[in-house]
Amino acid sequence: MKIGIVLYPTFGGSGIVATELGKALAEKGHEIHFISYNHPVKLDHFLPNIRYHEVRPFHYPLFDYQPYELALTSKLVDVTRYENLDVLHVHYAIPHASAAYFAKQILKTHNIDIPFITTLHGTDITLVGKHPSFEPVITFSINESDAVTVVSESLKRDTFQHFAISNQIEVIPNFVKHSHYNGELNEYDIAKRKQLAPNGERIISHVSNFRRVKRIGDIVRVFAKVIEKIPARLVLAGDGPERHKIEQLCTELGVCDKVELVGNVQTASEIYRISDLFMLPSETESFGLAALEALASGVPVISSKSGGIPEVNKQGYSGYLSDVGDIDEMAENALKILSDDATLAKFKEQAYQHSLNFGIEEILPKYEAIYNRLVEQKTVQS
Ligand code: GMT
Repeated sequence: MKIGIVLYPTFGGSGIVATELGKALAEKGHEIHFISYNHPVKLDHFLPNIRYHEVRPFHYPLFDYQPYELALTSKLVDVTRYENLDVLHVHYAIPHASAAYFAKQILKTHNIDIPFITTLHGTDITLVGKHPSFEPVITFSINESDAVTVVSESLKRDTFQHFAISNQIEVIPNFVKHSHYNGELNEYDIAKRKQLAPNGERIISHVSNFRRVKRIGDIVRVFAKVIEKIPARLVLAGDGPERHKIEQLCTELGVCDKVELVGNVQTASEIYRISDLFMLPSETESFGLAALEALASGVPVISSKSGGIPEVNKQGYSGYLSDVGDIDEMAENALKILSDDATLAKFKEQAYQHSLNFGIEEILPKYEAIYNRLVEQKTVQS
C-alpha cells in the first residue's frame, strides 16, 4: 500500500511515533511517503520503500505569518496525485487534519478519492486544540476524518469531553521497537556511566522538550530530597522554554554539581540505557512515550498519575505514580526503588516485562487494519 504520513519532524513524541510507524510499515513492504517541513529527526536517509517530501511555504513580504497549512495542503494534493497514494495518515490534528480534509476535497475535483486517518496525540486536544482559535476547525476535521485514533483511553475521554464529536474514535496505544532499547551495556555506556556517576551513584533521568507541562522543577526538587539519603546524579536531556528556570532552581537548591543538563540528544536510548530511574511528573500527558521508552530499556518510572500515564506505568510494578506535584511521595517512592540493589534489579526487570505489552509487533497490525478497511470501502464505493 502507498501511505502518506504527515508529521512534526521534531523530537516530540508524535513525530517519533509517526516516524517509527512509517519505518516499520516500510520494512513490511508498504511504500511510505513522509510529508513535513523538515526531514524527520529520527529518519535515516536512503531507507528502502521510504521517501520524504518537504513542504516549503512561500515567503512573501505581505505575510507576517507564513501560510504553512496552505503549503501543506498543496503538497498533499501534489504527492497524492503523483505518487498515487492510497491513504493519508496525519499525526497531530493541528494543522494536519484540516489540511488533509482540504486536500481531499481538492483531489475530488481530479476524480481522486483519498481517505485520511487522523491520530490525535495530546495537546492537539488537551491544551492547544480546545482553545477558541482552533476548536471549530479541530471539531470539524475530526468529524470529517475517515478514521480517528487516539493514543490512550484517557485522550479518548478528553476528546469527547472537549469537542462535539460525532465520529468513532479508536484507541491504539503508542509502541516501542524493543530492539532499539534493550541489550547489554556496551563499552561506551559503561564509560558514560563512569563519567556521570564516578563513584557508582544512582542515575536518575528525564528526557523531554522542557515545556512547563513537564514540571521539570518537580524532578529537581525530588532529586534534592533523594540525595539527602543516597548518592545520586540527575541527567536532564532535551531543551526548551523551561531550561533557564531549571538552571536557576538547581542553583537555588545547591545541586548544580550533581545535575547534568545534556541538551537535545539524537538517541534518547543512550540516556535510558545508563539510567536507574526515569521521572515523568507531568501536569498532563496523554500517554508519556518517554516513560514507555524508559520501561523498554529496563528503567522503572516515577511519574504523576495524570492523563494516560496510568495506562503506561503500573503502580508498584513498573514504578510508582503520585498526584501531580506530590514531591514528598515521589521522593519516598524513588528511594524505595533505589535504596538497595535487589529491589532495583526487581523493578528493572518488571519495568521491561511491562513494556512488552507495547511492542510494535502488537500495534502495527491495528493501523494496517484501518488502512485496509478504508481502502476496501473506497473500492466498494467507486
Ligand atoms: O501533545 C504534545 O504536547 C506534543 C506531543 C508530541 O508531539 O510530543 O506529545 C504528545 O504525544 C506523545 C506521543 O503520542 C505522547 O506520548 C505525549 O504524552 C503527548 N504529550 C502530552 O499529552 C503533553
